[in-house]
Amino acid sequence: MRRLRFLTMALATAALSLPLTAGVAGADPAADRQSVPHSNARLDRLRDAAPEDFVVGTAVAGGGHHLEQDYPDPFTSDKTYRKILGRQFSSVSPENQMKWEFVHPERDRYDFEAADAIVGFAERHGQVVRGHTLLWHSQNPQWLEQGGFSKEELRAILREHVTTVVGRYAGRIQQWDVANEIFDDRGDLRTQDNIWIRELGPGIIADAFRWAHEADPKAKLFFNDYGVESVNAKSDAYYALTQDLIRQGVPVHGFSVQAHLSTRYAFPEDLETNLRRFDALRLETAVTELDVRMDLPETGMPTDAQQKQQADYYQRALSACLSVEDCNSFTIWGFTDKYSWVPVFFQGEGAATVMTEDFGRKPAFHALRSTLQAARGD
Ligand code: 9MR
Repeated sequence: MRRLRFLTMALATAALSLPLTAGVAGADPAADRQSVPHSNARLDRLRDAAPEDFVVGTAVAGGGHHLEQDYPDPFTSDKTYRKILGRQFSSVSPENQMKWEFVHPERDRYDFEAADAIVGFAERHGQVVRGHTLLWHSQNPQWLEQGGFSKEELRAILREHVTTVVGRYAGRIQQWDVANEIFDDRGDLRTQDNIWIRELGPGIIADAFRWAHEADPKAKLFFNDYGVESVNAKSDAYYALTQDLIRQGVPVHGFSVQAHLSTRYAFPEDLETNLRRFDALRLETAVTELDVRMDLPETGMPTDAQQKQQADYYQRALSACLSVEDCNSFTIWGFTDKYSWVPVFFQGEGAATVMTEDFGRKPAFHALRSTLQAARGD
């Protein structure tokens, strides 16, 4: 199957030229709301177009920045959103709903309602789940960050959290982002803003992997970060750390690149090369949070040229993953601009996902579908 993917890469690129002629105006709004008229329509879905051993995922919108927007919770309230979520994807990642501040709002209280709903939805729709995340410097509750705990208490708190959260979903989560964004851009460990590393030292990272593995021996355990798409100081730091941990027998199974890309910058040409060096360590690799933001013109509508460039970035990120033997999980960070985090965090930028706000498919969507289909060899 994988060999087929290499052979068909050229085909995928060729297939791109066709859908790229459609701009936003030509997008096919609400295609997913209609019933499927004939058997070929199966391949209309990203999840069905993909090679058999390859999952295509999305973040499940909710929590985080959504709480400050003037719409209700997307996952539970938006029927069209849910329909597309179930229909198009074979993997889901809770965007915020498994983070500390969400599932562990008080020291002695967990709240699994939203996370349970996502895992249940995934099971009903034949989807796998990426758990996100266990050890991070961000989105931790106040009670933890400001609690003034001793080192012994902090260690016990982390152990209990990992054991409880991972244990709850044991056997139901395909991949866990155990450690998220532990290095800064220079490749130095976050010894100040990451409470765990600051208070307990770098050895706590290995412990988190060990505890997660004990709680769910089947889940694949990952390091996950942004800005590590290329071979650079930060990804070098992961390369050295994962080698070291593997040597020590720590259960580390994967390295993933978030891939929050921008058309302001060139596409990371060496993404495939970078993934390959982790693959050579016998680690799984994954693309976990792909989106491609752009500077919006005054109209707020991307130009055809911008759409085309964006589709090209999506296609190249997917092709890089497809080309690497154990890169089997490819996730976009939301599928509709309606709920994207990008405009909230980057003023003047947006349109970063593969569907418009009213779920019209952009050239980037078609690029993903045709690339998957070519890799599958249909
Ligand atoms: O998309 C998430 C957004 O809703 C939250 O407000 C934000 C808070 O930091 O986190 C976003 O998701 C991040 C992910 O968890 C880790 N990688 C970067 C993502 C985008 O910021």
